[in-house]
Amino acid sequence: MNKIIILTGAGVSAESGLETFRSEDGLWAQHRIEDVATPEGFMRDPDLVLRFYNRRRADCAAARPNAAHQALAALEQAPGHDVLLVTQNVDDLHERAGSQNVIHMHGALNLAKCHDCGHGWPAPERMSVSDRCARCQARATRPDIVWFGEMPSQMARIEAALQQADLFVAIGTSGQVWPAAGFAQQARMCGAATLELNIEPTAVRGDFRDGRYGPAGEVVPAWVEEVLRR
Ligand code: BV8
Repeated sequence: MNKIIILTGAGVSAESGLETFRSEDGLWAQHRIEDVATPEGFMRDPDLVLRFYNRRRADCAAARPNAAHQALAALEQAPGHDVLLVTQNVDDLHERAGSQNVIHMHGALNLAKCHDCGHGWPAPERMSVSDRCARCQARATRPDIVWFGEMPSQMARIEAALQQADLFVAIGTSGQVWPAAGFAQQARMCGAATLELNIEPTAVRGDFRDGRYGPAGEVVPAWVEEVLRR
């Protein structure tokens, strides 16, 4: 059984019309990270943060999975391949393309949780500061998103999978955010082959044995077709 771990970032959803973070006009050019993607920013101005995620939730609902999402879902269904898809993305385009074995290590736009009691529920289209927790009624609801300084989700499961992987593939990520940025080296130390699929070589290209470059909507289906032909 060929064990493949795939790590995706914002670049895999770019051709679906969702903004990436670190391009010139990207999300981090429009908003200060410390204002909209940290717990401190949320405590300072929860309304600003909820509006930031409401807009991204609306953009996500209007987006459609692209050929890269669809190819990754097809790979997961193919016999002989054990595929774990770890995404840094908070959109649900992988699931809407049919992927099932998905870990959202930075959380998900379509989930909400209570800052006080930790209860979680499906996020409404628009979250507001006056929303109450569905369980403890506290006015402490937040998007179930992993902000900077918070522990990414399911790290033990990811680390265990990296040790067993035959192949680690990073798709559409600049490799700037830890601990995801360290996954390629971890996998390689455990004997996995490593492949970067991106529109252009990233600053962490040296962490990978192989690299293929071009829009994810072209490069990912071509790579999946090759794997399925083997
Ligand atoms: C933690 C919220 C510890 C959700 C995000 C070690 C060293 C240095 C710093 C740190 C370190 N350890 C921890 C840190 C701090 C920090 C960090 O990494 N800072 C960096 C910036 C220096 N990390 C953390 O705080 C993490 N937490 O480590 O906690 C801990 C330990 C114990 C107990 C408690 C805590 C938490 C990180 C998660 C932060 N949340 N987002 C949201 O709003 O979306 S991060 C944010 O960046 C998104 O999640 C995003 O997914 C992620 C990564 O960005 P990318 O996806 O790579 O997007 P980017 O725009 O950068 O790149 C896009 C790529 O696509 C480019 O390469 C581009 O060329 C390519 N592309 C574009 N178009 C296409 C394309 N490719 C193909 N086709 C195309 N069409």
